[in-house]
Amino acid sequence: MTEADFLAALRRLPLHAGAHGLTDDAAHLGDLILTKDMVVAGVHFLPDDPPADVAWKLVATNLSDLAAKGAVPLGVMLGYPIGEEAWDRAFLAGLDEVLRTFGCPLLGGDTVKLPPDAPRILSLTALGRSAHAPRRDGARAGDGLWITGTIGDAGAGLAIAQGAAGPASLLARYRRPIPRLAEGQALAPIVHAMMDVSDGLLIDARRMASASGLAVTIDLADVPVSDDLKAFGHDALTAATAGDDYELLFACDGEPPVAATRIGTFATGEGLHPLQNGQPIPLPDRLGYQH
Ligand code: TPP
Repeated sequence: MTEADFLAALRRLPLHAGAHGLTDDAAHLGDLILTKDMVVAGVHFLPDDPPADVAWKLVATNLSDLAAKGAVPLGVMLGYPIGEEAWDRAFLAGLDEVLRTFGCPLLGGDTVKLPPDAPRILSLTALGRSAHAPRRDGARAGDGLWITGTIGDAGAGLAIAQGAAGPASLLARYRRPIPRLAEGQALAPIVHAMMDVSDGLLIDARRMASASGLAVTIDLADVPVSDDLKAFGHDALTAATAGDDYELLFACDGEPPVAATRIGTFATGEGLHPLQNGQPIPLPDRLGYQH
């Protein structure tokens, strides 16, 4: 079964109104926001990534979904496969560090015992509270498309984790993303749509435009990339399709109240229309990470 077929089947099951037809990253129950992510060794992290970093990334990527809702984290529930003693201990140390860093306590969870050769699969459910949770489908024609931070660093970080030569700063952006919680909270009341970038800037921007029933342009010359990434040799297109960024992508009119870069504009119509210095360029074959 494809993911699309599975989701279509799920949509025929009894759905809560706050599930928004399973079109968003999080469910809304009044001002409570719920989100869940699973991570799999070999897919989301490398089997030899440090266990403390796996813990960090598991929590940080879920908190990033809360950030996209402007939520204050209330707590997380962990699904964890108990295995090797040393791995488990190092994981617990990383979990302690990330939960303290973001002021987010553990609410509970469940553990299982893994068969010896099973791949590690971990899951986390995060709960937060937001009075003005934006969705990804509210962009309006004429809105600017904006992004926080820089894009593409984590993609280079993955290459470095796999053996390429490069700076620790890029590796850290792959292994220890920082959820944009404060930015999300400041943006939520004023944006028309917001989501975090996990699969890649271009594919996620197209999803926001499509959910909003609009077209969007992105000028690759405006995509913010770090000096480290330029020195590493990745161009803006590579950065905009790499994924794992966990920056906030949002639609608003006027200037946002946080540091961010305007990279495009929403208009009537449909689809993603990439530009380079204002000139249309062909749509790349690959817009982001594909499972
Ligand atoms: N290979 C490894 C070992 N690690 C990675 N992080 C990637 C490839 C790249 N990658 C894997 S999943 C993913 C990316 C960019 C997208 C995010 O994962 P997903 O499960 O789609 O998260 P969601 O969008 O549901 O939050």
